[in-house]
Amino acid sequence: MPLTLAVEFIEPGVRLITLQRPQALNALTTQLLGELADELNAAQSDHNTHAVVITGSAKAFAAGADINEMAERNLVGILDDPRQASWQTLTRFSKPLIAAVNGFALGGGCELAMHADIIIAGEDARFGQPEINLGIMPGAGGTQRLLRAVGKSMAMQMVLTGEPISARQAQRSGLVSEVTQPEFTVERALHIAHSIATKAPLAVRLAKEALLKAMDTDLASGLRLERHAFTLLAGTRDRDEGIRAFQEKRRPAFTGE
Ligand code: DAK
Repeated sequence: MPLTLAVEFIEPGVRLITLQRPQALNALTTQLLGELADELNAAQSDHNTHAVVITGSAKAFAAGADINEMAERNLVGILDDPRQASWQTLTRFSKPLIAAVNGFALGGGCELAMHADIIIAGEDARFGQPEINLGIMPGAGGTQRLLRAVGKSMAMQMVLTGEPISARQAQRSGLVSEVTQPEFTVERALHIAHSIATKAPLAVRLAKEALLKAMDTDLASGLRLERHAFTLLAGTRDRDEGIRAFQEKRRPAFTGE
Protein backbone atom coordinates (compact mmCIF):
# COMPACT_ATOMS: atom_id res chain seq x y z
CA MET A 1 0.00 0.00 0.00
CA PRO A 2 1.38 3.41 -0.87
CA LEU A 3 1.81 5.65 2.16
CA THR A 4 2.30 9.08 0.65
CA LEU A 5 -0.52 9.06 -1.85
CA ALA A 6 -4.01 7.69 -2.35
CA VAL A 7 -5.41 6.17 -5.53
CA GLU A 8 -9.08 6.05 -6.45
CA PHE A 9 -10.58 4.35 -9.47
CA ILE A 10 -13.27 6.48 -11.00
CA GLU A 11 -15.44 4.93 -13.67
CA PRO A 12 -15.06 4.77 -16.51
CA GLY A 13 -11.34 4.46 -16.94
CA VAL A 14 -9.99 7.29 -14.75
CA ARG A 15 -7.55 7.06 -11.85
CA LEU A 16 -7.30 9.87 -9.31
CA ILE A 17 -3.96 10.08 -7.50
CA THR A 18 -3.89 12.35 -4.43
CA LEU A 19 -0.55 13.27 -2.87
CA GLN A 20 -0.75 12.89 0.89
CA ARG A 21 2.09 14.39 2.90
CA PRO A 22 0.12 17.26 4.41
CA GLN A 23 2.64 17.75 7.24
CA ALA A 24 5.20 18.93 4.66
CA LEU A 25 2.88 20.47 2.06
CA ASN A 26 3.29 17.36 -0.11
CA ALA A 27 7.03 17.94 -0.48
CA LEU A 28 8.39 15.28 -2.81
CA THR A 29 10.48 12.66 -1.06
CA THR A 30 12.20 9.74 -2.78
CA GLN A 31 9.46 7.55 -1.34
CA LEU A 32 6.64 9.71 -2.68
CA LEU A 33 8.19 9.95 -6.14
CA GLY A 34 8.77 6.18 -6.12
CA GLU A 35 5.16 5.48 -5.15
CA LEU A 36 3.96 7.90 -7.80
CA ALA A 37 6.10 6.17 -10.42
CA ASP A 38 4.71 2.78 -9.34
CA GLU A 39 1.15 4.04 -9.67
CA LEU A 40 1.82 5.51 -13.10
CA ASN A 41 3.40 2.25 -14.23
CA ALA A 42 0.30 0.43 -13.00
CA ALA A 43 -1.95 2.89 -14.83
CA GLN A 44 0.19 2.57 -17.95
CA SER A 45 -0.19 -1.19 -18.13
CA ASP A 46 -3.88 -1.27 -17.20
CA HIS A 47 -5.99 -1.43 -20.38
CA ASN A 48 -8.98 -0.11 -18.47
CA THR A 49 -7.27 3.12 -17.40
CA HIS A 50 -7.62 5.84 -20.03
CA ALA A 51 -6.67 8.98 -18.11
CA VAL A 52 -5.08 9.94 -14.79
CA VAL A 53 -5.71 12.98 -12.62
CA ILE A 54 -3.10 13.98 -10.07
CA THR A 55 -3.83 16.38 -7.24
CA GLY A 56 -2.65 17.48 -3.81
CA SER A 57 -4.43 19.21 -0.94
CA ALA A 58 -6.26 22.51 -0.66
CA LYS A 59 -3.08 24.18 0.67
CA ALA A 60 -0.50 22.59 -1.60
CA PHE A 61 -0.28 20.58 -4.76
CA ALA A 62 3.38 20.10 -3.80
CA ALA A 63 5.85 22.57 -2.26
CA GLY A 64 8.82 21.10 -4.13
CA ALA A 65 11.41 18.47 -3.44
CA ASP A 66 11.70 17.68 0.26
CA ILE A 67 14.39 20.10 1.40
CA ASN A 68 15.27 18.06 4.49
CA GLU A 69 15.95 15.06 2.32
CA MET A 70 17.94 17.21 -0.11
CA ALA A 71 20.12 18.35 2.78
CA GLU A 72 21.31 14.77 3.21
CA ARG A 73 22.52 14.40 -0.38
CA ASN A 74 25.90 15.45 -1.66
CA LEU A 75 27.04 15.61 -5.29
CA VAL A 76 27.60 11.85 -5.53
CA GLY A 77 24.13 11.25 -4.11
CA ILE A 78 22.63 13.56 -6.71
CA LEU A 79 24.40 11.83 -9.62
CA ASP A 80 23.14 8.50 -8.37
CA ASP A 81 19.74 9.77 -7.30
CA PRO A 82 16.90 7.20 -7.36
CA ARG A 83 14.45 10.07 -7.91
CA GLN A 84 15.83 10.48 -11.44
CA ALA A 85 14.23 7.14 -12.41
CA SER A 86 10.88 8.27 -10.98
CA TRP A 87 10.98 11.51 -12.97
CA GLN A 88 11.77 9.46 -16.09
CA THR A 89 8.63 7.39 -15.48
CA LEU A 90 6.62 10.60 -15.41
CA THR A 91 8.22 11.77 -18.64
CA ARG A 92 7.50 8.46 -20.37
CA PHE A 93 3.88 8.16 -19.24
CA SER A 94 1.91 8.02 -22.48
CA LYS A 95 -1.68 8.18 -21.25
CA PRO A 96 -3.38 11.53 -20.66
CA LEU A 97 -2.30 13.09 -17.36
CA ILE A 98 -4.18 16.02 -15.85
CA ALA A 99 -2.97 18.03 -12.86
CA ALA A 100 -5.58 19.59 -10.58
CA VAL A 101 -3.61 22.22 -8.69
CA ASN A 102 -4.70 24.05 -5.55
CA GLY A 103 -2.35 26.07 -3.35
CA PHE A 104 1.42 25.88 -3.78
CA ALA A 105 3.02 24.23 -6.82
CA LEU A 106 6.64 25.15 -6.20
CA GLY A 107 9.97 23.85 -7.45
CA GLY A 108 9.60 20.13 -8.09
CA GLY A 109 5.87 20.61 -7.47
CA CYS A 110 5.60 23.03 -10.37
CA GLU A 111 7.74 20.66 -12.43
CA LEU A 112 5.45 17.77 -11.51
CA ALA A 113 2.43 19.80 -12.66
CA MET A 114 4.26 20.58 -15.91
CA HIS A 115 4.65 16.86 -16.60
CA ALA A 116 0.87 16.79 -16.92
CA ASP A 117 -0.71 17.32 -20.32
CA ILE A 118 -3.34 19.67 -18.95
CA ILE A 119 -3.21 21.81 -15.80
CA ILE A 120 -6.43 22.96 -14.12
CA ALA A 121 -5.80 25.41 -11.30
CA GLY A 122 -7.83 26.71 -8.40
CA GLU A 123 -7.96 30.50 -8.09
CA ASP A 124 -5.60 30.37 -5.12
CA ALA A 125 -2.90 28.29 -6.83
CA ARG A 126 0.65 29.65 -6.91
CA PHE A 127 3.21 28.38 -9.41
CA GLY A 128 6.89 29.04 -8.83
CA GLN A 129 10.47 27.84 -9.20
CA PRO A 130 12.07 29.06 -5.94
CA GLU A 131 15.20 26.89 -6.22
CA ILE A 132 17.33 30.01 -6.74
CA ASN A 133 16.60 30.94 -3.10
CA LEU A 134 18.35 27.71 -2.06
CA GLY A 135 21.39 28.43 -4.22
CA ILE A 136 20.39 25.88 -6.84
CA MET A 137 18.27 25.83 -9.99
CA PRO A 138 15.40 23.71 -11.31
CA GLY A 139 16.37 20.12 -12.12
CA ALA A 140 13.24 18.37 -13.42
CA GLY A 141 12.20 20.51 -16.36
CA GLY A 142 11.72 23.84 -14.60
CA THR A 143 13.84 25.70 -17.12
CA GLN A 144 12.96 23.70 -20.24
CA ARG A 145 9.24 22.98 -19.88
CA LEU A 146 8.55 26.29 -18.16
CA LEU A 147 10.09 28.34 -20.95
CA ARG A 148 8.13 26.41 -23.55
CA ALA A 149 4.93 26.94 -21.55
CA VAL A 150 5.17 30.61 -20.56
CA GLY A 151 7.79 32.10 -22.89
CA LYS A 152 11.22 33.52 -22.22
CA SER A 153 10.51 36.65 -20.22
CA MET A 154 8.13 35.08 -17.70
CA ALA A 155 10.29 31.95 -17.33
CA MET A 156 13.39 34.07 -16.70
CA GLN A 157 11.54 36.17 -14.14
CA MET A 158 10.19 33.13 -12.29
CA VAL A 159 13.44 31.15 -12.26
CA LEU A 160 15.83 34.04 -11.57
CA THR A 161 13.75 35.77 -8.87
CA GLY A 162 12.13 32.63 -7.44
CA GLU A 163 8.89 34.56 -7.07
CA PRO A 164 5.69 32.63 -7.78
CA ILE A 165 2.89 33.65 -10.09
CA SER A 166 -0.85 33.43 -9.47
CA ALA A 167 -3.26 31.04 -11.15
CA ARG A 168 -4.57 33.86 -13.33
CA GLN A 169 -1.06 34.87 -14.41
CA ALA A 170 -0.34 31.21 -15.13
CA GLN A 171 -3.45 31.01 -17.26
CA ARG A 172 -2.61 34.19 -19.16
CA SER A 173 0.87 32.82 -19.81
CA GLY A 174 -0.40 29.48 -21.12
CA LEU A 175 0.82 27.31 -18.25
CA VAL A 176 -2.71 26.55 -17.12
CA SER A 177 -5.72 25.91 -19.34
CA GLU A 178 -8.51 26.72 -16.87
CA VAL A 179 -8.91 28.42 -13.51
CA THR A 180 -11.72 27.26 -11.23
CA GLN A 181 -12.97 27.93 -7.73
CA PRO A 182 -10.66 25.82 -5.54
CA GLU A 183 -13.41 23.46 -4.40
CA PHE A 184 -14.17 22.52 -8.01
CA THR A 185 -10.61 22.01 -9.32
CA VAL A 186 -10.57 18.23 -8.93
CA GLU A 187 -14.13 17.88 -10.16
CA ARG A 188 -13.33 19.86 -13.30
CA ALA A 189 -10.15 17.86 -13.92
CA LEU A 190 -12.09 14.60 -13.50
CA HIS A 191 -14.72 15.85 -15.90
CA ILE A 192 -12.05 16.51 -18.54
CA ALA A 193 -10.42 13.14 -17.83
CA HIS A 194 -13.77 11.45 -18.20
CA SER A 195 -14.34 13.17 -21.55
CA ILE A 196 -10.94 11.98 -22.79
CA ALA A 197 -11.55 8.47 -21.43
CA THR A 198 -14.55 8.06 -23.73
CA LYS A 199 -12.47 8.75 -26.88
CA ALA A 200 -10.64 6.20 -29.01
CA PRO A 201 -7.53 5.24 -26.98
CA LEU A 202 -5.19 4.90 -29.95
CA ALA A 203 -6.20 8.31 -31.31
CA VAL A 204 -5.70 9.88 -27.88
CA ARG A 205 -2.28 8.29 -27.50
CA LEU A 206 -1.00 9.32 -30.91
CA ALA A 207 -2.48 12.82 -30.62
CA LYS A 208 -0.69 13.30 -27.28
CA GLU A 209 2.56 12.06 -28.79
CA ALA A 210 2.23 14.40 -31.76
CA LEU A 211 1.41 17.41 -29.58
CA LEU A 212 4.38 16.74 -27.29
CA LYS A 213 6.61 16.37 -30.33
CA ALA A 214 5.60 19.87 -31.43
CA MET A 215 7.45 21.23 -28.38
CA ASP A 216 10.84 19.91 -29.39
CA THR A 217 11.01 19.47 -33.12
CA ASP A 218 10.99 21.54 -36.28
CA LEU A 219 7.74 22.04 -38.18
CA ALA A 220 8.60 19.72 -41.09
CA SER A 221 9.48 16.80 -38.79
CA GLY A 222 6.41 17.45 -36.66
CA LEU A 223 4.15 17.45 -39.70
CA ARG A 224 5.75 14.22 -40.89
CA LEU A 225 5.02 12.59 -37.54
CA GLU A 226 1.46 13.93 -37.62
CA ARG A 227 0.84 12.53 -41.12
CA HIS A 228 2.28 9.19 -40.09
CA ALA A 229 0.07 9.00 -37.00
CA PHE A 230 -2.99 10.13 -38.96
CA THR A 231 -2.38 7.39 -41.54
CA LEU A 232 -1.94 4.76 -38.83
CA LEU A 233 -5.28 5.70 -37.30
CA ALA A 234 -6.97 5.39 -40.70
CA GLY A 235 -6.48 1.63 -40.40
CA THR A 236 -8.11 1.25 -36.99
CA ARG A 237 -11.51 -0.21 -36.16
CA ASP A 238 -12.19 2.74 -33.91
CA ARG A 239 -11.92 5.10 -36.88
CA ASP A 240 -14.57 3.07 -38.74
CA GLU A 241 -16.69 2.99 -35.60
CA GLY A 242 -16.36 6.76 -35.04
CA ILE A 243 -17.49 7.57 -38.55
CA ARG A 244 -20.27 4.97 -38.56
CA ALA A 245 -21.57 6.23 -35.21
CA PHE A 246 -21.71 9.77 -36.58
CA GLN A 247 -23.69 8.64 -39.60
CA GLU A 248 -26.02 6.53 -37.47
CA LYS A 249 -26.48 9.42 -35.01
CA ARG A 250 -25.36 7.43 -31.95
CA ARG A 251 -22.46 7.46 -29.51
CA PRO A 252 -19.41 5.52 -30.73
CA ALA A 253 -18.37 2.42 -28.80
CA PHE A 254 -14.58 2.46 -29.06
CA THR A 255 -12.61 -0.67 -28.29
CA GLY A 256 -9.03 0.52 -28.68
CA GLU A 257 -8.48 -1.48 -31.87
N1 DAK B 1 10.53 20.45 1.89
C1 DAK B 1 10.36 20.04 3.18
N2 DAK B 1 9.45 20.57 4.01
C2 DAK B 1 8.66 21.56 3.54
C3 DAK B 1 8.77 22.03 2.20
C4 DAK B 1 9.77 21.43 1.37
N3 DAK B 1 9.94 21.75 0.08
N4 DAK B 1 7.87 23.02 2.04
C5 DAK B 1 7.22 23.13 3.19
N5 DAK B 1 7.68 22.27 4.11
C6 DAK B 1 7.24 22.08 5.47
C7 DAK B 1 7.69 23.22 6.36
O1 DAK B 1 9.03 23.04 6.78
C8 DAK B 1 6.71 23.13 7.50
O2 DAK B 1 7.08 22.06 8.35
P1 DAK B 1 7.07 22.24 9.98
O3 DAK B 1 7.92 23.43 10.26
O4 DAK B 1 5.61 22.50 10.29
O5 DAK B 1 7.58 20.94 10.48
C9 DAK B 1 5.42 22.69 6.81
O6 DAK B 1 5.82 22.13 5.55
C10 DAK B 1 4.49 23.87 6.51
O7 DAK B 1 5.23 24.85 5.81
P2 DAK B 1 5.33 26.38 6.28
O8 DAK B 1 5.12 26.49 7.76
O9 DAK B 1 6.57 26.95 5.71
O10 DAK B 1 4.04 26.99 5.57
P3 DAK B 1 3.84 28.47 5.03
O11 DAK B 1 2.42 28.56 4.60
O12 DAK B 1 4.34 29.47 6.04
O13 DAK B 1 4.79 28.59 3.75
C11 DAK B 1 5.72 27.82 1.65
C12 DAK B 1 4.54 27.79 2.64
C13 DAK B 1 5.42 26.83 0.52
C14 DAK B 1 5.86 29.24 1.05
C15 DAK B 1 7.03 27.46 2.40
O14 DAK B 1 6.81 26.24 3.13
C16 DAK B 1 8.20 27.27 1.49
O15 DAK B 1 8.82 28.23 1.01
N6 DAK B 1 8.55 25.99 1.24
C17 DAK B 1 9.72 25.64 0.41
C18 DAK B 1 9.43 25.84 -1.06
C19 DAK B 1 10.64 25.55 -1.92
O16 DAK B 1 11.69 26.17 -1.77
N7 DAK B 1 10.51 24.61 -2.80
C20 DAK B 1 11.58 24.22 -3.72
C21 DAK B 1 12.41 23.09 -3.12
S1 DAK B 1 13.77 22.66 -4.19
C22 DAK B 1 15.60 16.78 -8.85
C23 DAK B 1 14.53 17.32 -9.48
C24 DAK B 1 13.85 18.39 -8.87
C25 DAK B 1 14.28 18.91 -7.66
C26 DAK B 1 15.38 18.36 -7.05
C27 DAK B 1 16.06 17.28 -7.65
N8 DAK B 1 16.27 15.69 -9.46
C28 DAK B 1 15.87 15.23 -10.79
C29 DAK B 1 17.26 14.95 -8.76
C30 DAK B 1 13.51 19.99 -7.07
C31 DAK B 1 14.01 20.83 -6.13
C32 DAK B 1 13.07 21.67 -5.37
O17 DAK B 1 11.87 21.63 -5.50
